[in-house]
Amino acid sequence: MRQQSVLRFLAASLLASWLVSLPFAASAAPLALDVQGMIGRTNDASHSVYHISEADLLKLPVHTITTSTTWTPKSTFAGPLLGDVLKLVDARADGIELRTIDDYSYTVSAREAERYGAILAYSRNGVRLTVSNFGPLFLIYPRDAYPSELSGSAAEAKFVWQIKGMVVK
Ligand SMILES: Nc1nc2c(c(=O)[nH]1)N[C@H]1C(S)=C(S)[C@@H](COP(=O)(O)O)O[C@H]1N2
Ligand SMILES: [Mo]
Repeated sequence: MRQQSVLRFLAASLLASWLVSLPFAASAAPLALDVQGMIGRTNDASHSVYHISEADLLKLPVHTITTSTTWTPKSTFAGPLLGDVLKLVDARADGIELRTIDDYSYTVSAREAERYGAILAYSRNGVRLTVSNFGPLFLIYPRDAYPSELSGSAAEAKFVWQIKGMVVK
């Protein structure tokens, strides 16, 4: 009888520690963004980078875009407007070079992104994006609303995933 309750206690402890570790395991790459280049505001010692933390990102107004992409079925993405992130760092040029965990880089136009209301999505259907699922940040445009403008290989290049940094230039 006593042995049984010890086993039950062990099983419960294991389950509890597994449950507690879940949110951490699910977001292995930190939700953060380093911005440099032509920006008016910095927060690092060398005055060249604005390090946007997870808390900073979550403080910005949340916008959603419900759309399919070439890689994902119709779903609802959520995150701040790229435009609001650019305002936060006082961006002073239109070219936004996006840098990613997989070392892809692509330069989008801030004005164009603003026109479409593009968002830096950190979640899809309420689930935080992990690195293996386009996270921590995925630049999403409303493709289903503008299928002719936002489909095809030239447009696909703008849907940059695994974003970790930006250079304003
Ligand atoms: N992080 C990241 N985003 C990316 C890419 C990439 O390699 N890495 N490729 C871009 C390009 S050029 C295109 S056409 C599409 C499709 O890339 P794929 O053909 O490798 O799937 O995603 C875009 N976004
Ligand atoms: Mo591409």
